[in-house]
Amino acid sequence: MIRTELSRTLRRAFSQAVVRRRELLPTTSSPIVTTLDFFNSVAGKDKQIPTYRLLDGIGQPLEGAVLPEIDEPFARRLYEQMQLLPTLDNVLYNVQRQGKISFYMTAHGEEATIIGSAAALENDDEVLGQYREMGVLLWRGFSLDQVMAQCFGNQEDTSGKGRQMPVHFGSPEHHFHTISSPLATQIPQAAGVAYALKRTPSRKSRSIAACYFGEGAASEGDFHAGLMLASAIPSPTLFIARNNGFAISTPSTEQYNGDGIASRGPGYGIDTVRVDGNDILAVISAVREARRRCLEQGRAVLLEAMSYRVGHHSTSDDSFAYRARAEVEDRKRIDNPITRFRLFMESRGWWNADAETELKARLRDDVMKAFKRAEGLKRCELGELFTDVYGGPEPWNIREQREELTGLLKKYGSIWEPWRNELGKFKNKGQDLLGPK
Ligand SMILES: Cc1ncc(C[n+]2csc(CCOP(=O)(O)OP(=O)(O)O)c2C)c(N)n1
Ligand SMILES: [Mg+2]
Repeated sequence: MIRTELSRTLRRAFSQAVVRRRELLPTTSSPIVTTLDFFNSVAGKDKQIPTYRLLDGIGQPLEGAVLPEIDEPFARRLYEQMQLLPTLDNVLYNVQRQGKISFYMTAHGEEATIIGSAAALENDDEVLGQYREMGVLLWRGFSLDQVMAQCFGNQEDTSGKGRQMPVHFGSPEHHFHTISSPLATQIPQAAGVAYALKRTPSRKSRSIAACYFGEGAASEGDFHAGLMLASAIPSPTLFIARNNGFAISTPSTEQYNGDGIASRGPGYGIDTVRVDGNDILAVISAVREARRRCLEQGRAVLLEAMSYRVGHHSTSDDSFAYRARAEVEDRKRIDNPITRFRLFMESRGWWNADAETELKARLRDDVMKAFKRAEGLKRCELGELFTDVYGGPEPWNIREQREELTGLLKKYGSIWEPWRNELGKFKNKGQDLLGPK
């Protein structure tokens, strides 16, 4: 009898302890369930994350859409900057084909994502790009001469004194960190830059770091390292994933099994949104709100912009080897971000055929003028190849390389024609290394 009473008391005490401990699981406060349920979607069972869109395919506001506040001059500026991208891209693509520059990458199809996001950021937000984001620099006032100087690697190249591949822009003045070729390196760097902003009194709660990358780059370990860093050590980092459907020849359908890139944000406790990257007004609204959240919470936000890479990956690629020409032509026609916005502007009475003709002619003139000017400029002095590679005094390895080149130039520079021609392209024809004759 006493034993039964004791065991009942113990059982009661034990179950009460279990009830109390239920909220006190050592590693989670998640609710307890008795149904065994696996899940594989962040938007509810078998659902896909929705895409935020404001304008339909012909530039008309969707029912219930709240458009961002834009007036006519601002809309015109957006449109002009969007049109500038293909104008520059077409010229520089052909210039590369003529062998006048070594490489080029276009932004065809992603104009709304790039210009819309640039317009929604503040001009002194730090930008860490991948390589298709030249439009952000142009929006901030980087000139056509500066674009040409970088691509030609001439003596006016402030991005890297002609020592980088074309499109590897950088400009401290425009808060645009220099592009580097190895994919995804900018992602953890951005989390670090944003953390530094948070710790700098004059920038705290005022500036964010905006980090652009392709959906392909998001397959790199650095993507996870970057999001993890921004998650665990909170910082105002805006991750902008440009999902354009391809990583060179690999379609996004073969790159991941999850719901795009957006599905990964909640895994890191990061506010996330997916947006129609071909709808410039949706991009502006989403980036403005994302930026506001970054600053208000001092935390990262992930934005996935859905688009389509209309151009080849780069001048080193022929995309018709792995996708049908008709597919590209269809996308260009059905969902052209520039046309969508032009139709919106026309319906407001802000644009017409004459304005279009005038703009296209003016942009082409401006670009051709800058191209011709850049073509006539010399490269930096040859010795610049070895300057400011490291801080402090020149290390032995740089000195050795400079001396080796100088020795070779002395031997072959004037007698071997390819070298003689090449030397002629540099300011002072390499004399800064050779010294007086
Ligand atoms: C670490 C690394 N791996 C591979 C490459 C070669 N590479 C250059 S661009 C690219 C595709 C990137 O695709 P995505 O990130 O989707 O950007 P998109 O070109 O579509 O804008 C690859 C594989 C590289 N530059 N760096
Ligand atoms: Mg891509």
